[in-house]
Amino acid sequence: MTALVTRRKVIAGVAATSAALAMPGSVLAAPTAHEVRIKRFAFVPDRIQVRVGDTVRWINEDLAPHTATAESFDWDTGEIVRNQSAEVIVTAEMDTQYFCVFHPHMKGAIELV
Ligand SMILES: [Cu+2]
Repeated sequence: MTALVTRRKVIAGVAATSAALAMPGSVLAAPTAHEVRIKRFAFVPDRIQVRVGDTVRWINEDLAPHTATAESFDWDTGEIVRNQSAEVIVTAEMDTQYFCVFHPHMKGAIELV
């Protein structure tokens, strides 16, 4: 049991180091996993602050399907149905303004800090 836990920690450490090395210029902080809930036809929260390498996961709590789609269409979660989620990894180039293609009044922002 103890050996297994130790092994997992070692593997996680290697993965984190590799991710940091793959992103020159980024701060050497572990990536953060952000969650945005979609409910009542809104992104909650509708604005989050992220760093390159972070992940953003959208979780749809509505009956209706939604997407999180860049206003420039350079990234897109695709359709997310009820109780499903989709995630994207933050890149330095990505468009920070997004909306839902099914309900264009739904808007959100991921602000790079
Ligand atoms: Cu929608």
